[in-house]
Amino acid sequence: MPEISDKNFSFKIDGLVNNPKSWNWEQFVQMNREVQVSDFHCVTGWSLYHVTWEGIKLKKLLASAGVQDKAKYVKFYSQDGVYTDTLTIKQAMEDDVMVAVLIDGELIENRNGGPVRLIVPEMYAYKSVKWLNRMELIEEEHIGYWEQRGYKKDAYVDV
Ligand SMILES: Nc1nc2c(c(=O)[nH]1)N[C@H]1C(S)=C(S)[C@@H](COP(=O)(O)O)O[C@H]1N2
Ligand SMILES: [Mo]
Repeated sequence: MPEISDKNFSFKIDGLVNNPKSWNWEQFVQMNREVQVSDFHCVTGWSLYHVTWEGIKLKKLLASAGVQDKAKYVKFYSQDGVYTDTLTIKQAMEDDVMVAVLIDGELIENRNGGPVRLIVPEMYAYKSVKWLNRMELIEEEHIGYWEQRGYKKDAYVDV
C-alpha cells in the first residue's frame, strides 16, 4: 500500500492531450466535485450497495486536458507502481465514471485506495484503480493488471 498524504500527493494527466495537467493536493481539492450513488461489485462475489461517491467526473478532467484525436484509450496508473488499467475513450466518457475523493462523506481511507481512486460503476471493481495518480492518453492498447491474469477488458456487470 503506498503511503500518500496531502504532502506527497500528486495527480497528472499526460500523453496524447493538448494541455497536460498536474495537481498537488490543495489544487486538486479546489476542483468542483459532484456526488453520485452507485453499487460496487467485486468479480469474486461481494458487493457494496448504495455507496455515495463524491469526486470529479472523468469526462470533465479529460475535456480540460483536451484529448487528441489519435488517443484511443485512457491508461490509469496507481501510485503502488504495479497496478494499471485502461478504458476506451468512449467508456471513459460515460457520465458516471468518476475520480473519487470522498466515500459516504468521508475521505477515502488509504486501504480503500485513498486519497483518490477511480470509480467505474458499470464495471466490476477491478477497473476502479486505487491510489490513482496518473492518467495517460494512449493510442495502442494496454492490458491491465487483472486482464493480464485473464479477466475481461470490458468488465460490464450484468445486473
Ligand atoms: N491499485 C489497485 N487498485 C485496485 C486493486 C488493487 O489491488 N490495486 N484491486 C481492485 C479490485 S479487484 C477491487 S474489488 C477493488 C477493491 O476496492 P476496496 O479495496 O476499496 O474494497 O479495488 C480495485 N482496485
Ligand atoms: Mo475485486
